[in-house]
Amino acid sequence: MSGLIERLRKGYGKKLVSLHAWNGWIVVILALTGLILIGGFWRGFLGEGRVWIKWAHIVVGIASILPVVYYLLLAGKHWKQLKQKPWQRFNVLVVLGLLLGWFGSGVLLWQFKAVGPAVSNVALTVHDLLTWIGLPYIIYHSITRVKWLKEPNRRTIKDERKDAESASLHPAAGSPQAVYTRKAFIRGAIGLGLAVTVGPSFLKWLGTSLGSVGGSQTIDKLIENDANALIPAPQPLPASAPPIGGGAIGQFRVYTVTPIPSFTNADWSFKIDGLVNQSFQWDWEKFVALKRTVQVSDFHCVTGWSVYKNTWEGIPLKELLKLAGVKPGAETVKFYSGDGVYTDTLTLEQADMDDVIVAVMHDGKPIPSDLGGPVRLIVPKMYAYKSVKWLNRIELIKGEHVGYWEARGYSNDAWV
Ligand SMILES: Nc1nc2c(c(=O)[nH]1)N[C@H]1C(S)=C(S)[C@@H](COP(=O)(O)O)O[C@H]1N2
Ligand SMILES: [Mo]
Repeated sequence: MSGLIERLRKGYGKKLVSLHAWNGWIVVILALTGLILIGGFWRGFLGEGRVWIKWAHIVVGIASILPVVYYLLLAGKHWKQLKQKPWQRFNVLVVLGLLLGWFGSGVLLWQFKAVGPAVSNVALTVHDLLTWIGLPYIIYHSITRVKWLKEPNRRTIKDERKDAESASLHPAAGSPQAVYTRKAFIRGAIGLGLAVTVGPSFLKWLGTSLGSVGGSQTIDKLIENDANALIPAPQPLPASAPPIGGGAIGQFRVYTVTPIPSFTNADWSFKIDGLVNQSFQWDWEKFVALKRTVQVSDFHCVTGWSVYKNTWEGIPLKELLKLAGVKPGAETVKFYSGDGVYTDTLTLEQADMDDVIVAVMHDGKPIPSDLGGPVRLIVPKMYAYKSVKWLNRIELIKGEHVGYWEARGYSNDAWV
């Protein structure tokens, strides 16, 4: 071991410089791919590309541990060098903490199936939190370390050869005091700029993500902004109001691959057709008159977040299938969204699970348009990409159909 470290330390300065550069590029790639992955804007836009970006993010993320380990082997010497530089030591610790935290939470997110939704939920929050803090920090760090902002003798990582070079290229010009003031000003301006641009979104994220225990409050806001106008409003069953689940815990992230559609009585209908004995098409008045039941279940998105103890009220899928009568040749239940794009499927056997529900209400209130109302599918035992929003048609088909996300790389096996 010590022999190895001896060998690693040969050309130490140069190694540290290139390590720093490598690490910088890795962080840039991870930041770009990561931001694309969480950016709602890119979701519908990228389609299959999103799955590739996700894999790139995971692979580069795993690789990001290599420069960290390499650095840790050299760290003893670097640490001693920074003896008189507490801020630089602080910076090293922050960056190491960020990289290790991102790596650890990232591995848990990558292995979400193995660790389960409770752990991956925390991992996602940690991953996000580190990004909110770390990315502005690193951007600030990189901008303020650009050569012309930095006196060579204050650089953390030294390549002696280059220092000699730059010292001879830039002999002290002007009054050092003036230069220092200007640099401090520019640094301050950069910091302020970052705070102003990133701050508000950060606070918003903090509010929704960490304050997720008060989730119902923010759902209320979505209900207020409900773009649907369907009359009459469904009246909750006693089990829904107050919700027997006690109110959902957690925060839905509004996901959609299209602009959010909205409906009125004139343009909304619900169909069940295909290989059935009798097909149906209900308008809203008839549909809200169908018998509903209430169930409590957890909701897990495959990207790592969950909402617990949702009280859903709706029509069990089972009952709709019974009503229409499934013909012998049927093999797959295909679900269509009123967004005109999204589809998904269940096998007949899966569709027969008692808790699969065509939901109309959540916690005793109509489901708002953002969350897939007036009617969405809920498949509690599977990841939520099966839970088609704005559900308006169920078709019984022979053979298989590949759903929206399944066509883009998600597993057809969506069991939580
Ligand atoms: N029509 C439609 N349904 C959809 C999606 C979508 O993009 N469009 N996203 C799915 C995914 S991946 C998840 S996690 C949930 C998110 O539900 P929410 O937006 O109500 O939180 O809806 C699922 N159903
Ligand atoms: Mo999802």
